[in-house]
Parts: sequence; structure tokens; C-alpha cells
Amino acid sequence: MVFDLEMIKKVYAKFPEAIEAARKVVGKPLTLSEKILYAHLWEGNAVNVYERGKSYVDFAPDRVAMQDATAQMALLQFMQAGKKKVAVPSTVHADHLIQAKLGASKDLQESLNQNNEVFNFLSSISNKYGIGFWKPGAGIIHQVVLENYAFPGGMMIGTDSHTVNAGGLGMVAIGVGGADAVDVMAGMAWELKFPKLIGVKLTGHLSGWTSAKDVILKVADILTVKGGTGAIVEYFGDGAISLSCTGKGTICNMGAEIGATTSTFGYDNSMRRYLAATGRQEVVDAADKIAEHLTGDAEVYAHPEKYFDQVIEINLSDLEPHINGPFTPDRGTPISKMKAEALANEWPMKVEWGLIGSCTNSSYEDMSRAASIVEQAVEQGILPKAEFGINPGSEQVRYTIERDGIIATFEKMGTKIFTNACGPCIGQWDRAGAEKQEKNTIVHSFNRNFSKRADGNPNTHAFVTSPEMVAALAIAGDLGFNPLTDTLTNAKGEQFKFSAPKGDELPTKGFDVEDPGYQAPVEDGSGVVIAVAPDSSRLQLLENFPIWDGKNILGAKLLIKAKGKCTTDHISMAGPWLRYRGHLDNISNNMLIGAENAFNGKANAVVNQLTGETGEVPAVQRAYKAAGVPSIVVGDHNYGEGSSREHAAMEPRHLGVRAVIVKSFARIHETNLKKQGMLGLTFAVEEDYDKIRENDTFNFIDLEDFTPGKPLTLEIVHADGTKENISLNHTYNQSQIEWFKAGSALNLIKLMEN
Ligand code: MIC
Ligand code: SF4
Repeated sequence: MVFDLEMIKKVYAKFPEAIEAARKVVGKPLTLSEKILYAHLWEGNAVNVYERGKSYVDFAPDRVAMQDATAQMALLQFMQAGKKKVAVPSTVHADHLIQAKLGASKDLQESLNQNNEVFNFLSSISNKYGIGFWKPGAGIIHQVVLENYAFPGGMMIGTDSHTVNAGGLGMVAIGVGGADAVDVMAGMAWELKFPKLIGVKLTGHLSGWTSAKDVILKVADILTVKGGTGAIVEYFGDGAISLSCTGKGTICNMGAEIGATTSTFGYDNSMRRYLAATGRQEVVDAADKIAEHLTGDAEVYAHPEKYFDQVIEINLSDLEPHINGPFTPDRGTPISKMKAEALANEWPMKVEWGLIGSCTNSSYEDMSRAASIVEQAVEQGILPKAEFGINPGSEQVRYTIERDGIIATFEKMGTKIFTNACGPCIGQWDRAGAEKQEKNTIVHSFNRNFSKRADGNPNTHAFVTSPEMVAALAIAGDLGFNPLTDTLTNAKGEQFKFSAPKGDELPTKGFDVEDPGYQAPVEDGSGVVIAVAPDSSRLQLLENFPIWDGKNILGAKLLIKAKGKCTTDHISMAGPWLRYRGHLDNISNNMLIGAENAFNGKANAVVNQLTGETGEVPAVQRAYKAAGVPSIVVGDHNYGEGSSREHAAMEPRHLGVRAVIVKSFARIHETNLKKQGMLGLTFAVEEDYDKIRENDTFNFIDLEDFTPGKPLTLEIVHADGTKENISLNHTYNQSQIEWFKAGSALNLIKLMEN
């Protein structure tokens, strides 16, 4: 048993009293989200009516999960916090560093050869501090968490934006940067702005080709990549109850794509079935005792408009399968309109690859539904027009689908079975020919499809859809193919129409696995030595960021004014750069290389104001740093959307950027900037973005008086000598201003320790 039953029981013991106290104070029926939040208030915090979207509140999460690419930085920081052991159950998962190329066994071996140093570091540091370690090949963090650790009513944080996946088991699970994880592992409170609440009422039933994925593809289309910012999305209604638990996970998973803090579902029979099937009947027994507290009050679901800030209703019976993309996950097209839409936009019609997997869609149900489509094609002697690749979500899923013949079905189509890991979803894909940068189309069951993400090619048009739809489109090899109405020609030359996919929610013979790939930590880790070679290119011990000198920042230069979408993939690219996630100086060489410069429309080409010459962004910034010249970064809307990677905040901090000024931020990135001692500010008047010229100089003239709730003034000195002042908003509260003053939140922890 890897899950912590005692901890879960302790959490449940707090629920009745905490909820009664919240009911008294709030004076209204409660949503599920509120119940979980109130049951996890940091000890000694008074129960208040918090202002949604405004009040900062301290919470006590039950668990922490980290994946290899972010755990390195999180644990390098934790090492500095001076603790012997983590204060709450925590796990590390080796999943992001494994490249997909030839197939699971060869790829895994190659990854062990390549990343040995990092995996050894993660395994020994986990051992030292009492953290469970899931070895390379064990599976994708969020699938492993759902299978082993998530529990209804729990609260967890994880250093990955798709931590929200655990909402499928009724948790409030939130993606954070490593510095936030350090707080919780060090036994401190974790702070979050009390979220707004969006209710999604699901009615009707899924049928035919429509799947859980289509629910979130539709929600993303409605709310857009910004629409969930600062909110918990709570799903309810008969339609919600009718979904499988892993289907609920898929929906919650992609809540990250609309910027939602997290998403969740009330405890129901699908969760009971899933918990029992994954060996956790004890959790069902414990949850059943407080079941009424693990879902929203009946009155809330009867009159949602009175209790949620926004309500959306979707009838599952009317929902059409969707395909979202290219380049952004919120551009939704129902399958019946896809052909016309693709032709009108000149998207390449030929589908080159179909990829099934990622933390979003790699459950047993997903694999079995997709296999049912493949099976039909095999029977008809239809060969797939596109190539096919699969990443199972966990070793447990892989072992079970192998036992049940699902892998064999895929193999009949020549499908490549990649490692149980992220693979192509995070650019860990050695795709033959990608370097030619040809315009092409791929379809996948992942969650993100930002430019260059899967294969590094900016001309790859990636579309997100359900696993069964990926299977159909890859077999047809045609983006305009609608399996609900269109036919293919079979081996006998006849027209053949697919019947709707069928699958099993859970394996009828139960899950099975030989070696799940888990390493439990030793009881006393004090003797474990963590070695970081001083000349390593992969790992580097951290140095403190400098404390603020208390003075206004004067004479700053513009490093880059980024235009349009600037996700964390643009700020700190993944793919080949993942190898430097434990080495701050080396990874800083990718800083903002994907962002579009507003003045020349190019990526990675900015003017060095000291020489007048154009150079690459990291090099120009290193020149400013060497000259002791401060700099700023300017950006557009939803800056830092996407990943939780704090490298996107640490790199500018390390290279001497002082402030990031944008029209709006994505939540995790804004917090990451604050934690690392940066100024993350927004234009009070959005159009002031247009006032920023390429060769301006900037003075922060009232930073010495940095106070919560009071905007800062930026004096812009244009090259012609004219000056103008603009107002910059910020959301720093007093303790966050202390992080800025100390140079970083971690510096402050260390100051408190001494
Ligand atoms: C992603 O999907 O972008 C990642 C890679 O899982 C990231 C984390 C990372 O950058 O390591 C995320 O979503 O947080
Ligand atoms: Fe891994 Fe992709 Fe999921 Fe991120 S979104 S955790 S890269 S599978």
C-alpha cells in the first residue's frame, strides 16, 4: 500500500467540524469547492467569508507531487530550507525526461543512459528527505497520482500545471511552482487567492463517439485560455455522475488549458468503483462515512446561479465530438464542421501522425475505446494512412492492456508503443524529418498544442481530440474525415463505416502489474549523501538571489517587448532544454527565445541598447548583466500561460531582469515571479503597452514605497528625451513584498531559520 490511509482518515476527521464552522460563517449552502477549501484552512486561521478572487488565504495541503523536470529545481531549493524530512507525504515521478523514438524498451534504456545523473540525484534526494520516488517508466505523474494517491475531499499541490487531473477523484489539486512546494514540504502554510467558482452543470448522457474529452474541449472553446483564471470549476448534475472517474480526470486535467486554478467533481459511484479497482477499498469505506461532505449541497446544485460566479450548462446528449487547434487548445471545431474549417484556413488535410497518451488521456478506458476502432480497421483489412504512437499512462495501465490484448491490437496496425511517460507531449519526440520544418498536421489526445511543442517544428499543426477520434483520423489519414458519417474503402474495395467506439471503464479482470516502479524512502535518511558534481552540466547547486537594496530601480533597459501569445514554452522552452532543468545557468540560455519581438516580428532577435546591435535574447541580457544595467520585459495578455515551470521566472531573475510588465498574467507564473523576488506588474491602462518603444529607458520612481494595493509609477524616458509616467498595478500583499525585499521567498525562509 503506497497511499497513506492514516493521513486520509485524519483529514476526514476534520471535515464535519470544519464544514459546520464554515456554514455558520458563510450563512449559505456550500459548494464542494468551498467545503474542501474550508476543511484545509491553515491551523489557527479564523474562518471568514473570503472575497473570491481577492483575499489571500493560508491553506494546509495534504500532499505534494513533483515530476522530474520541475522536481530538480524544487528539491534544490528544498535542500536550502534546512529541514530533515518533508512535512507532508510527497512523491517524485520520473516521466518528462524520456524521449520517444524507437519504442519503449530501447527508449527507456537510452534515457537511463542520458539522464542517469539526474535520476540518481532525484532518487537519492527523495530517499534522504522521506519522499517516494517513482522510477523512469513507472508512468506519468498525474496518472500515477490518480491510481495511487488522490482521494475525494483531499487537497494537494504539485509542481506541474496538470496536477489538477486529480480533481477526477474529487480533490482540490493545484499546480504550483517549486518554491510553493518547498513551503508545504517545509511544514509552512501555502497561500492562495480564494478562488472564484464556476459551476458546470452537465445533463444528459455521453453516447456514440462523444467522450469526456469533448466536454472539456467544449468548455475550453466557451471559456478560452483565460476564462478560468483564478477560478475553481466545479462539475455537477446527472451528466457528471454518469461519467467514469478517469473521464472526470480528463476533464479536470485540461482545466489547466483554460487557466483554471483547478476543477473538481463530487464524490460518487464512479469514484467508488475506481478506488476499489485500484486497491483502495479502505478509502471508499472512510469516504462513505462523510460522503455528504464530499459533494456540494443539494440546494447549490438545484440553484447554481445563486452560489457560483458563473454557470455553464452542457447537455452531454447533444454534444458533438470536437477537435481543437491548431496552435491553441481553445479553438474548438465540432467534427461535422472540421472539413470546411480546415479547407477555409488552409490547414494541411493529410494527417501524418496520430498520438495517443499524455496525462490527459491514457487510462484503461481511453486505450480500450481507441483499440475498438483499430480492431474494426484491422478486421476490414484497412491500413492506417498515418503513423501511430502510444504512450500508456502508467505501468499498471500498460501491463493490464498488454494482458488484455489491447497492445496486440494496436501492434497489428504497426503502432509504436512508447514508454509510460510524457514523450511527444512535451517535445520528447525524435520525430524523423521534423528539422525540415514542413507544414504538416498531427492529431493527438494530449492537452496542449502550442507551436513547436511536440516536435520543435513551428509548421506542425497539432490538433487535440479524444483517443478514439485520434484513432479514426490517423487511420483515415485525413483531417476532414468524419467517422460519424463518412466511409473508408476496405480491403475488398467496399465502403466501410466505423461503428461507434466501445470500451471498458475499468478492466473486467481487474488491474494487474508486476513491478509498478516505486521506491519507498528509507526511514532515516540522515546518512544519505547527495552528490552534485561541481562541473556537472545538468545540475547546479543554487546560490541566493541578491536582496533588494531598498532603492528605486533606475536606468533600466527594455530587453524585449513580447507580442501576442507568450506561454511558458516561449519563455523557457521544453523539448531538448529539459536536460538543463537542474542547472539554472545553463537553462538560462533559452530565456525568451521563443517570444515574438513586437518591433521586428522575430523570435530571439532583440536590440542591445548598449551597442545598438541585434543579438539573441539571452546573450543581450547577459551583456546587460555584465554591464550592471537593469532591464525589464514587457508582455501581452495571459503572459506565462501553460506550464508551472518556475524556470520561466528564475531565468530572468538569474540573468538580472528586474521586472516583467504585462497586460495580464497566468496565475502560476505570476506567483512564480513573486516567489523568486521579481516584480510582476500589469499596465493599469492596457493601451500603455503601446507607449513602450524599443530604445526607452525606465525608472521605477516610487518603488521605495512599495505597498499593498498601491500602484507603482514607471517613468518612461524615450530616446528623444521626452518623458511620460504610467501607472502599474500589482497584487503583492505584505508578505509577498517581504519576499521581494529579501530577494526571494526562499531567502526569507532561510532568514527565519537562522
Ligand atoms: C507541460 O505540460 O508543459 C509540463 C511540462 O508538464 C509542465 C511542467 C514543466 O514545465 O516541467 C506543466 O504543465 O507544468
Ligand atoms: Fe507530461 Fe504532457 Fe501531462 Fe505535461 S501535459 S505532465 S508533459 S503528459
